[in-house]
Amino acid sequence: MAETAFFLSDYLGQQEFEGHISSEGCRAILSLASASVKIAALSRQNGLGEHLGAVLGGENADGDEQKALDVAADELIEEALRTASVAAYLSEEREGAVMLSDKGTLLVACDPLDGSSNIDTNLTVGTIFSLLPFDGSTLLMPGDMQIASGFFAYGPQTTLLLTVGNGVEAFCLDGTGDYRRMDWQVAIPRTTSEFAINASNSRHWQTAVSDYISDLLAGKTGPRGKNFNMRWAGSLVADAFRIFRRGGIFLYPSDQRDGYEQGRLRLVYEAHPIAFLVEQAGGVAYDGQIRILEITPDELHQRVPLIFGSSDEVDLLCKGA
Ligand code: AFP
Repeated sequence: MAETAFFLSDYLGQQEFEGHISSEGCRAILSLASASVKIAALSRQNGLGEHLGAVLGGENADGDEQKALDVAADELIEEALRTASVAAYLSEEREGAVMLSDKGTLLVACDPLDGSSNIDTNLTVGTIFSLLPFDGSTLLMPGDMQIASGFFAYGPQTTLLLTVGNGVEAFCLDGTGDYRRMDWQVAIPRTTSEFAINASNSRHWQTAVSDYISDLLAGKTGPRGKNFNMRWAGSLVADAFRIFRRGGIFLYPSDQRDGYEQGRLRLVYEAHPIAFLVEQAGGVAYDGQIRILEITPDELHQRVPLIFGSSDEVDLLCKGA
């Protein structure tokens, strides 16, 4: 017999009732979900009169080329957050904060379209978000202050992984436009034999990362005594989703290329929200030494080395344990 449908709005109502999130937080998440439904629908139109992977000629605040879908997703999210009385919106696509409601008490930080180089290749892209409290003063807080975080993945299924600080829940967009809870207890296994890193950068890696990956590649006859598999999607949401599903270690470390001294990923709207989800699912996330959630950003678009996933592997690399 089919399980009774349990929708995102039901789940949020229950979490609000139990005191894990405020009604304003619920409204913000539901508004992000409504934007995600539009982004998913739009991304399905790529190549059908729309060219969403087209470079628009501009750059975002971090110097990346902006694609048509990056800009459209960013606008849809701002529009949705305006209806939810959110105080301010921080986006990868904007130089500074967009102030929305004077009465709002929440900040939403977003990567509106993660993995935009995959738009034209029909691979999974996504939207990553983080909810933080806002008292009218600072916009920059350690990740431990997050009230909720999550990401939508636009792949074979449109899915949402969400935490309000009470574990991680997975939802899937059904045929009627509602997010329905998936039959899946989200928990990252402690051990793994799968890793994710862009190996084309290996000549630029620091010794600790090179040595660690060499040991994995040596397989059964090497020091680790077992074979490891590798995957690299090129979209953080896709690589993260796989790790939530079956475990693994993800690495985007610092390296010796100019501009990669702090890796590639952004702290506020990529690493913090992913790290919150990861810890809530039983995994760990470090910058190499420091727990990602303890890092306070100095600026909105700050980069950070990011290593997360199954605790045995991440601890071995980051703590030598
Ligand atoms: P884009 O959004 O520019 O495609 O970048 C995606 C991303 O920020 C993240 O989703 C990937 O894990 C990472 O970059 C991939 O970076 P490399 O292209 O250097 O492997």
